[in-house]
Amino acid sequence: MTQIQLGTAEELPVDYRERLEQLNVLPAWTQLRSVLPIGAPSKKAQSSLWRYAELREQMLRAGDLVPVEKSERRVLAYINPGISSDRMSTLPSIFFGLQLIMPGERAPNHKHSPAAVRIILEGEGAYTTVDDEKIVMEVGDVVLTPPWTWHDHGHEGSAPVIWMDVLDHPLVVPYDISYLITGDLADSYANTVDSGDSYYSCPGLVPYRTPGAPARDYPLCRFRWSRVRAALDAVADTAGRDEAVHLRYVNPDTGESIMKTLDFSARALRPGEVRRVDPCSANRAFLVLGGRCEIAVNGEAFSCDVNDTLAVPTYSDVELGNDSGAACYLIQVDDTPMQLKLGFYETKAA
Ligand code: 1HN
Repeated sequence: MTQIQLGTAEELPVDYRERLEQLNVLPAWTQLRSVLPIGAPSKKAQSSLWRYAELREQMLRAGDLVPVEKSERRVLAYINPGISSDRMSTLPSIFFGLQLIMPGERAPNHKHSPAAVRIILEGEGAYTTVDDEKIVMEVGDVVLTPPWTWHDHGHEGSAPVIWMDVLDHPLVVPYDISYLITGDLADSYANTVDSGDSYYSCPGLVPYRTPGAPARDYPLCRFRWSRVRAALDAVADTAGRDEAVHLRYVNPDTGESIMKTLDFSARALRPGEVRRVDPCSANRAFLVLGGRCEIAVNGEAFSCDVNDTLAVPTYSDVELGNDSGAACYLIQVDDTPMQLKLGFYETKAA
């Protein structure tokens, strides 16, 4: 294999370098390896674990310190220690953040270019809206807010509600297309029954549409945990020990990922189960929805408890293990849809 010894900036006359700089050009050969290192990418993101038990306390404190009027969204952003905090990123393409809403609060109506998904971690009585649909959220539910849909949040229960927000703004911001439009809060919503819930209540059946009519991008926005968990348990009971219990959240009309950029899937790890996940180019994160597990990333062990989140950088060797006596449930979030569409995705045999 030929290895070229690239020239350096220092080898060039100072006046030449200065003139290039004035003209807003750069001798690319002096910095080629920083954008294209040989053999493997240089990675900024680090494997990183956010423990809910520690964060919950600080999240509730934010409820005392900051009224919703002053925060728009009361969110604690999970910042990857390897990525500059002004990018507000958990992984280069994925944002995770905890959001708190207190009883009686309304978080204002807005819409924006990034897509969001909420995964409810604790409490009941809170809802989010997607355009004029009011969606009540229960623990473990995955609720989608597609790009440019109006959404506000409210809470009609009696105890704090905390959920995880997953957004793709780290992918949107670098293109200078990330922004928000504010709207007014409605007194009531045209649709208070989650339409997807009835239309998609039987697996394999979808609403009848005019033949040839284009499929909708976001026909279903709420994926109930009670149903997902029952499906995982059913697979866990029937699948062989060598098979992964792993189900994808999809657009039920097309089978495509629920976000255009990010994929969401649910896993169960049976007691004693160990599962290797082959290294690939995807950025991945795991959120524990129930039970406990051990996750090894490139040999580094992380003990994960309920509602903990682990961010896993690209090309990592991952082993998921459950050495407890009860099932463990995980939500996996990764950027494979974006990478597949753009032709970047690859797997590496371990
Ligand atoms: C946002 O708009 C929401 O609408 C939540 O609930 C979290 C994090 C960063 C930027 C915008 C929401 C967010 C966010």
